Formats: sequence, C-alpha cells, structure tokens
Amino acid sequence: QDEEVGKAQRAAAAGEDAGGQPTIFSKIIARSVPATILYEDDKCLVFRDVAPQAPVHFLVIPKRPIPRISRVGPQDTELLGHLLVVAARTAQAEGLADGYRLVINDGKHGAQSVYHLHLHVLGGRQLGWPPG
Ligand code: DGP
Repeated sequence: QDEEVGKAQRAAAAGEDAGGQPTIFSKIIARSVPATILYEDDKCLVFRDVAPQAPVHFLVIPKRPIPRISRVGPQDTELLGHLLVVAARTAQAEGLADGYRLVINDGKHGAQSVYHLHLHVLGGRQLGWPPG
C-alpha cells in the first residue's frame, strides 16, 4: 500500500497530474504493451490490474485519454455512465455475485499514479471499510 502511495506522490511531483502526457494505458489500448483484456468496445477497454489487490481486480478505462476524474465536464456524462455499466457487467461476468467495490483515485491525495482515468473494480474477498 505504501508502495502505491509512493508511486502516486512521485507521479504528482513529476507533474503528471496536470495530464496531457500519454501513459502506459495508451500503450495497452494500442496493444504495444500486453495486458489481459476482458472486454473492449469503441469507447472503453477493460483489463486486469498488473498488481491485484483482491482475487479479482480489473480496470475500466475510456479510450479517450481523460487524465483524471476531477477534469471531467458535462460532455463526458454519457461516457462516464458507459464506464459504470461496463464495470457492472464485467463484474457479473467475473462471478462477483457477492459484491465488489468500484474505486476512482484522483490526484496525489487520492493516490492516483496513472493519469489516464480508470475505474478499479475489486472483489472476490471480503473488503474492509474505510480504505486507508
Ligand atoms: P491508480 O493508483 O488508481 O492510478 O492505479 C493505477 C493502477 O494501474 C495500479 O493498480 C496498477 C495498474 N497498472 C499500472 N501499470 C500497469 C500496467 O502496465 N498494466 C496493468 N495491467 N496495470 C497497470
């Protein structure tokens, strides 16, 4: 957990939190970096997190590289709704019938380390609350 916070602090210190720079997720969309892809359509991509924090942990990202949730506007309403619907459908396909958690980290204090908007979906075990 501290490692993830350290990554987030370094990303913010490097100015990545301002957005505008391509991230590793652009390469996953372009298939130049491999990932285990669970779902794709013209607007979004779903793939397993490389450092899973639960038995099931995948990410839902828009193909359009919005850097972070705090930068969205009214023009993104439909896309954001689509990401949530895809997250729920993929969670069902992954067998998370007992529940799961959706998380969006924003900025340094939210421990965001990759500045391409992503929804985390975590499940497959009892999760605690509140998060750290
Ligand atoms: P966040 O801290 O919310 O910005 O989460 C970024 C997540 O992205 C983190 O859980 C690890 C994951 N991640 C980072 N690089 C890669 C990668 O190259 N491949 C995959 N599959 N996941 C990655």
